[in-house]
Amino acid sequence: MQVKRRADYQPPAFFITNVELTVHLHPHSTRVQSTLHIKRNGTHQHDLVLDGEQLNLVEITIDNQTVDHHKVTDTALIIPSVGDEFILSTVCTIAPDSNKALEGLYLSNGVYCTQCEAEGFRRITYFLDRPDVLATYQVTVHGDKKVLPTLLSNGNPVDKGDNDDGTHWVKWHDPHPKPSYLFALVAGDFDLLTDTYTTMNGKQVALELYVDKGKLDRGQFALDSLKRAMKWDEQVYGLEYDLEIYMVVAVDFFNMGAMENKGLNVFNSKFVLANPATATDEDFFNVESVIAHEYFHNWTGNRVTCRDWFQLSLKEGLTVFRDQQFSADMTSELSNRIKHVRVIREHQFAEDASAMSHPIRPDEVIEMNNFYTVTVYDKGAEVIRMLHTLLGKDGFRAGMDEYFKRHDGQAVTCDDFVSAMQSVTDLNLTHFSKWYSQSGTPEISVTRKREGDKTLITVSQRTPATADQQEKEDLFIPLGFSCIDATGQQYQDRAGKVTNGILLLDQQQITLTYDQQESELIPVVLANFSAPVRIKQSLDSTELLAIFLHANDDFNRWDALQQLYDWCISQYEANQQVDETIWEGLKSALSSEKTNFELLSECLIIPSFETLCQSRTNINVETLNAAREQFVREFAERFEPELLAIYQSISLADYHYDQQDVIARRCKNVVLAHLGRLQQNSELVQQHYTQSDNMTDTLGALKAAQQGHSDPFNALMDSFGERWKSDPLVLDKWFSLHATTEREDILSHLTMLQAHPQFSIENPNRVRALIGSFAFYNTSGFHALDGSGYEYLTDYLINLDSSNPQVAARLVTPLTQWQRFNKHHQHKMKTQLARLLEQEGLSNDVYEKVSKSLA
Ligand code: HT7
Ligand code: ZN
Repeated sequence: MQVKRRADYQPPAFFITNVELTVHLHPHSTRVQSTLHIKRNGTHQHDLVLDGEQLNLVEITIDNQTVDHHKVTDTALIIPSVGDEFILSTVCTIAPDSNKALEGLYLSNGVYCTQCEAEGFRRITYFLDRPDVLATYQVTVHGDKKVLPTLLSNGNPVDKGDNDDGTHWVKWHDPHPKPSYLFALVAGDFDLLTDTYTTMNGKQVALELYVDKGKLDRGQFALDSLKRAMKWDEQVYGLEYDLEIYMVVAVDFFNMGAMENKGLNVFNSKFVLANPATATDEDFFNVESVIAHEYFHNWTGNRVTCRDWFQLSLKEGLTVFRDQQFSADMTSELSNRIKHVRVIREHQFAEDASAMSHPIRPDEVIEMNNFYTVTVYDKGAEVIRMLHTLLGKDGFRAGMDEYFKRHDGQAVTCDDFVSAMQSVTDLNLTHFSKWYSQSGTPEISVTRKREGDKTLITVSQRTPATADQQEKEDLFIPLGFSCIDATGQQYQDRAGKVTNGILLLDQQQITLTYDQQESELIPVVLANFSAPVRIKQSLDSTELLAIFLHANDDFNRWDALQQLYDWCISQYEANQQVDETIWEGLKSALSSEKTNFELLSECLIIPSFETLCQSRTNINVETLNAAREQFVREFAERFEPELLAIYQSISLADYHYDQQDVIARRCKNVVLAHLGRLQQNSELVQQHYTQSDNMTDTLGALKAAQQGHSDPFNALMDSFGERWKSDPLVLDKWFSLHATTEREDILSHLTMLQAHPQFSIENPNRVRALIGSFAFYNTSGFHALDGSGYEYLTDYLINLDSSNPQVAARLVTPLTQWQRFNKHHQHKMKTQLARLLEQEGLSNDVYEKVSKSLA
């Protein structure tokens, strides 16, 4: 396996400035004719080495002369002694119908579709398949007119025609130089939804949304979301769209969420198709945010792209931050922030603590597909958010303007981005930029000491060693900070080191001095989750409740309750009781917010098993899971009257996806999930299901029933399964519910579900819904003491890896995070990882993660 290192970057030996492709589509013999205008970069005498995989080279000429001194390997086409500037023409054939990895050009469900990021273009034709080679493209696509009436590629359509043999063709021209990873081609028979958008400078853009036949009624929301995103990017960043047409295609077979190909976004249909009957509020939210994310890439990613793949966070961290800003503006600040924090705490902190730990700008990679991670994306977005906090809204916008002014049309680095930001601020960002190169989760300790007439609060940082880096340095951390007493009175430190609610922790430790108060001061740390760090602070239950009741920042208030829940669960783990006074405190805290449905729903969600794992080591899965169950059950029993009252206080008219209703509906369903644990409420759950006029409530009822007894749950699941048996996207919710249900026979149940007519190992959505949900979220089944859950996943991955390594490598993650569990589980997990590693023909994708995990 070849390890690639960031430090080894070399500029390309040649540039390709213009690309002409003519593609004749055929299921097992697609012909790709390519004409490349190539120029030597500098005065060296190196061979021309083009990337290419799984290609059948049929013809090759340079400046119309046959070439016969070239060499073809498994991964390259090597041509010695080329001139300084020349036209290389090749003809290759490829087999889209046998491409189950869904990288390059593939044919699934009658649709031809490409996925070229990160290194898929080399499976279409020989090329310098790296992001710093930018070319303009002219692409002519030929295909059977009846079967493939729609033929799409990037840019603007410039010509079309019919051939004599029943095929037709369309020619596309993309005037914006782009890297090969942004190339796209789609062909099929779709229904089309159209609209137009007039940009801030009065330019008319045609909007086209292509969906499976018969699915038009599920496309309008995505199209409307696109228009909202286009407007928002103009208003907030002054960024305007730059082609005459913007196309979005929804496909059923897709490895990830969506892809920002220039002018032709390809989407997993899960993130396009939505109507109230088939999609939950969460689905609607995701459609809007993914549509926006891909649209925002047009500037942050396409117009300014990455120099090399180590710089991935340049476009992904920044674009995630921008889509988070957009979603907060379209919906609400608090619930969005909490959602992101859950992702960071449950998944990114776990990644940092595993063998896959890496900085947001990784230093070493075997398989690039493995680095589309929560660290690069979500921690990357947190790093951008910290810059936004440090520079302020206007400063950040000025920095963005400067970034585009300097780098429009270029392939650049994270350092280039920071340098543009540096040019608009007096803050020295050199120290800050350590966030790009250092992996791991910083721990912030907060201690208090009374001394004479003052209280000293010391805030210190330490980043524990990670698998990839032993030595750590202190970071520059903007830490949301305030101080209150038990009555909620706010205090300022004597030296004014906390300004505008932020303490700049730019060294190992800072001590704040406060005037001595009668009651103990309570530090309130990390307002709005101002940095991706863990806080280590011992606060008792009274202090946590005081923060909930009095802190200014709603994130801090929510977080205080989460900590209190965590502490209660740890009492049960240790076979201790939770004091009556704490239950009383919780009751009055929650009732103080009983009409604030947004905060209330977040506060009624008990930390997940995954989140609880973050504050523990040497985890005994059974004990922790049982303790959590005990707490959740007691919570439901004790608060049943209050929960019922909230449930009954929320009544909604016909379904609308609007903010007020979404918040109220969410609260009602969160409450129902608690009530569903108690047998006496099974009729209420049933009623919720029967009366539902939308997927959010239907699913809410199923989830509530899942918490209770199996008979009513099974009955509802049967009804749902029958109702949606021909709709795979909706059925994924059902697969996922089955996979996360606690039952003795879960493994045979999973096997039975794989035989369902709608299940296919070739469809990543199905695999994620069934096998992914089991491995990530079925705690008792996956972590069964005898190791059978681990073995089941491993058997499945061995099979999946031979067809789709990218998805297999994603699903191996829960096994690779063995470090946090006790010796018994560690041993069983490592046994299965070792079994995986022994497999002949294991992909680079799975090999990289498993071998690191066992190193
Ligand atoms: N830039 C894209 C990342 C991506 C991807 C998408 C679909 C299939 C395979 C993929 N590999 C990488 C998606 C994004 O972040 O917008
Ligand atoms: Zn992205």
